[in-house]
Amino acid sequence: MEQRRRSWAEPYKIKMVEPIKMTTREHREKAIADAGFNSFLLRSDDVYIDLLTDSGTSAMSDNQWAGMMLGDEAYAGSKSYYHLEEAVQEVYGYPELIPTHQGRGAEHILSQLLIKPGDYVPGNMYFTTTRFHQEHAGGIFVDVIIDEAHMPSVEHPFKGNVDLAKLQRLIDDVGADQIPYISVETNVNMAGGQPLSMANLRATYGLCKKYDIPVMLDATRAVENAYFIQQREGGYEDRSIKEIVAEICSYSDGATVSSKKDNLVNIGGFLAVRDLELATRARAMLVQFEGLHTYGGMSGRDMEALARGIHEMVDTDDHARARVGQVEYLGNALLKAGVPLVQPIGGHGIFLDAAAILPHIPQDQFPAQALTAALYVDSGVRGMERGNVSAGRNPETGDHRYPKLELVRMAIPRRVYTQAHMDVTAESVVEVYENRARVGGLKFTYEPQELRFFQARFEKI
Ligand code: P71
Repeated sequence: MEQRRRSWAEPYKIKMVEPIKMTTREHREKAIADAGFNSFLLRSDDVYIDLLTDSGTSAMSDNQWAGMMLGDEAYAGSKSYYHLEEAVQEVYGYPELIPTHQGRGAEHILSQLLIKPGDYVPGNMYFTTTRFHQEHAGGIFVDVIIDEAHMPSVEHPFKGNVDLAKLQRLIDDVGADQIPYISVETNVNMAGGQPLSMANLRATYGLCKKYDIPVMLDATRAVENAYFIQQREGGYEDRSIKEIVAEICSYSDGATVSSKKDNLVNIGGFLAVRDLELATRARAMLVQFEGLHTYGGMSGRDMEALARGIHEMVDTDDHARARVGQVEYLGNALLKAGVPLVQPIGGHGIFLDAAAILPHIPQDQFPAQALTAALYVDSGVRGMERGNVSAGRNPETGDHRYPKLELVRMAIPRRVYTQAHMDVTAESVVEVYENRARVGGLKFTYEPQELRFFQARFEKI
């Protein structure tokens, strides 16, 4: 165990900087209107503090950049692939690695290989791309997360937990044969970056083993989940993040990972499994859709930086502590000002409760989309809608899904911003909150059929 400090000061110093610029309110009003009130369609040049996502936005270390120069670009058998394979085996514990261009590449392969049309795929809440690939393969997603996950202001230390009764009911209703696997996400993104407990994962794994249902993790944010287990679950306070991540993975048959988060790189991802036969089938698909099995969708230098990022994320516990500490710093500043947000504060960002902040805007006028736009106009801080627009339409009825959570996510990139940036962000959120009566609803001017949030356009009502 490293020596405990009182505060979570960053375990690094800054060697290279990237200028950012503040714009005028007038400029931002035009920029957001030109972007159809969709923060995905803003140019990053028009953004001051970019909290759109923590995905692919991490700052790499000097060691990772050094790795970029050493990347082996051989088409086959790249040295960097073997470094990555060793890192995945050592840290996650899965013997078989299938490298992909990013997380959804791995989700695509896993879904196509395991899901038959009409199958049910339970998950502890959905993630957009994950559910898309499950449905694209003909599966039916079933939410088996605990009810508390859908209640923004209810405090629960492990809101990401699987509700075992819901899972059992599904097994009883449709039969284990109709369930190709359960998809268990670590530190559930759409619930607000909320962890599941080791006890819950162990029990989920136990139940699934009884019925021969594989457990497939979305281990994209396993480090953040491990940190919360260390902080909140009895018996784990003296275990390292590295040990906890390994134990998490031990209760699974495989995982998809978007390396753009925990793994501290700007691009990459992988599928990793225990079963050689499944891995062989995955590699056959990999060469069709991504690339040869020793690079998938990545260049040699990407794989080298990724291998190093995987080690770095668990080499010291200070990394996770500072990362989550910064998120908590922003969250606590907002709570102090009375701003409604998902509690407990999550691992990768703050999730503003747009339904509570803007009760005068009905959900079909997209309160979270409107709040995201208002925040941008106030200060150039860019967040992301995670509500009705993201949830999309029910393929059966064609109606909006009207999710219980109507949130604005402000995701914090890893190792990128300072505490002063968090202060400026908090000031802006509080300002918009105090003037919330002035924010009005939106309506679609363009609505894509799939993953509509990415490219949708709106106008003010
Ligand atoms: C995030 C993202 C990136 C994103 C994706 C879709 C819509 C908006 C933003 C990506 C994840 C994720 C989890 C838990 C799989 C992916 C896909 N998250 N699982 O949070 O959070 O990975 O982007 O590498 O393809 O901003 P990919």
